[in-house]
Amino acid sequence: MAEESKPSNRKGKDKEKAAKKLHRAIDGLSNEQVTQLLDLNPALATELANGSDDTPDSAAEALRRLNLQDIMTGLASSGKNVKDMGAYRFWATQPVPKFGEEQISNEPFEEGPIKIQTIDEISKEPSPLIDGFEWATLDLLDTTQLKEVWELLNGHYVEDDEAMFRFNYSANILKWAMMPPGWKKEWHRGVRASQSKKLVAFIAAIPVELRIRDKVLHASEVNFLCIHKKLRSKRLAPVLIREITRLCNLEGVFQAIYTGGIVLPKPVSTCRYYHRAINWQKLYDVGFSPLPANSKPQFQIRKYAVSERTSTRGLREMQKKDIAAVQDLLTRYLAKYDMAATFDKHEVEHWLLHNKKDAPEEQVVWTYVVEDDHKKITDFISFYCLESSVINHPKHTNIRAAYLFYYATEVGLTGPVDKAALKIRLNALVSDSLVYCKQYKFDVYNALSLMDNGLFLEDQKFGPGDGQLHYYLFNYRANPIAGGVDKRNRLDLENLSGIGKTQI
Ligand code: MYA
Repeated sequence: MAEESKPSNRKGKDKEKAAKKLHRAIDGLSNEQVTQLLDLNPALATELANGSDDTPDSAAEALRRLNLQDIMTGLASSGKNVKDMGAYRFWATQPVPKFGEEQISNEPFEEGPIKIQTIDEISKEPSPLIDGFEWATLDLLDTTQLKEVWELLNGHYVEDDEAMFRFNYSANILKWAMMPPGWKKEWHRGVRASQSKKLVAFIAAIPVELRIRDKVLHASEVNFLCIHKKLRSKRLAPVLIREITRLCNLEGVFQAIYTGGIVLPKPVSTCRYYHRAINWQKLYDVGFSPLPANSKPQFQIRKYAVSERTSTRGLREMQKKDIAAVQDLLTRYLAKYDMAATFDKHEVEHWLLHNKKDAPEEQVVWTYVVEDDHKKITDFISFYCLESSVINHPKHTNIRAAYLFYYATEVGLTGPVDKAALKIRLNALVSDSLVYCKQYKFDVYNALSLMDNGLFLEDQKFGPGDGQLHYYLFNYRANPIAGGVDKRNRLDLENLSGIGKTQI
């Protein structure tokens, strides 16, 4: 899943307030140290600024809950998310690596499953739910049931820290994200109120062949965990997670990948969100983008202007005939990352080829290929559309966001990697994709610090966000994977990310 993120340091005043609280909480911190701490932990800054309790003790308490090392690595994305291992009542019982079980030496360890089970050991029946609720399998081919899932997510799914924006996955993107080749109806699991039959909770999984370094796992990808706001904090999430685990296990799947904005035991990698304004004025109006001190709206608008035309020779929309070439190029490109999915031709078609049967306003994914003079596909780049609702705004109801998806280029694939040449090529591709984003009326272009994104994010005027995306593996112990940011949560250009897996 994606995490709602906005440009960090949006509000100067908030930051000032947070800085004051930090100063009061920890004696002797210099201004520079306070600024550094807040830069590292944008969400902590938000929490300190928004906290209604203004006593120095409450800020100090928020800080004490954080492990200093986690603060310094930016892992402590938000005070409210960080707990001692013992406080993870549910996760402490699951086959996931624990905080504190640090490596004895710095040598990499042997990677592999944490718990070995067979299908025979798995219960054929779900655990009972509390009175008044029942399990339901959702048939997303049925438009009524698809709409029910859409409605639940539309009202109750992920929001940013300040509850200004909430993801609004369209029915079409839900179908795209939850029904790739090999999808299973049983893995679209919900909870209904027994009397009204209203859908009040949901969780989904899809199959994925996930390579982690040299091993390929027959795994699932879990997403769209959502509980109606009125049923929160009742320990229903662990029940849903156990149920999807059971359903995956019954299909012989014992490992999973999932992502989230909150800190759980224990991320295998952490990436940071970056945002590139396209319609700066609208982003400013809705409170997404700040007006930096010493700037004026017209300067910002000029800064984020996008050219009308693309510049890469041979760039065109991907067509059905390109599937094999794109699959081949993508497979070779993803081989450089520590973690990536493997894609067959059907998956490439599903994830990358725009389905022409969709109405233009329902388009989910845009993919452009570069065809050279010998009709060879040398590059491609793709992005998908995910809108966010603007909560309680008098003028605007939504933000249309494009998310950078997969890309690949022949540059640097054969022979020694020429980072400079790769940087130039990726900048050209991303700059051209930005032209299309503008043409298709996107307000903002979002990307993570994964893949080789560090090579172009700053050049293409993507700014750091306050959101982080933690990658987790279920029942698999793996050595850490670089997330593309350094210990201070800034782009790490020396050590690019090892993550080659994007999440919807
Ligand atoms: S990430 C998107 C998550 N969804 C949202 O953020 C939407 C808005 N929020 C909600 O709907 C609720 O707040 C949710 C929690 C449902 C998130 N991932 O029921 P509770 C733990 C994992 O009282 P609620 C996505 O979809 C929490 O630490 N665990 O809480 C990927 C605590 O456990 P512990 C989470 O707030 C999902 C317990 O739940 C998350 O009412 C991957 C509290 O339960 C979270 N995002 O509901 C799921 N949030 O005591 C894991 C809270 O230990 C899949 N918790 O701290 C694992 C692989 C399974 C398959 C395996 C196959 C082999």
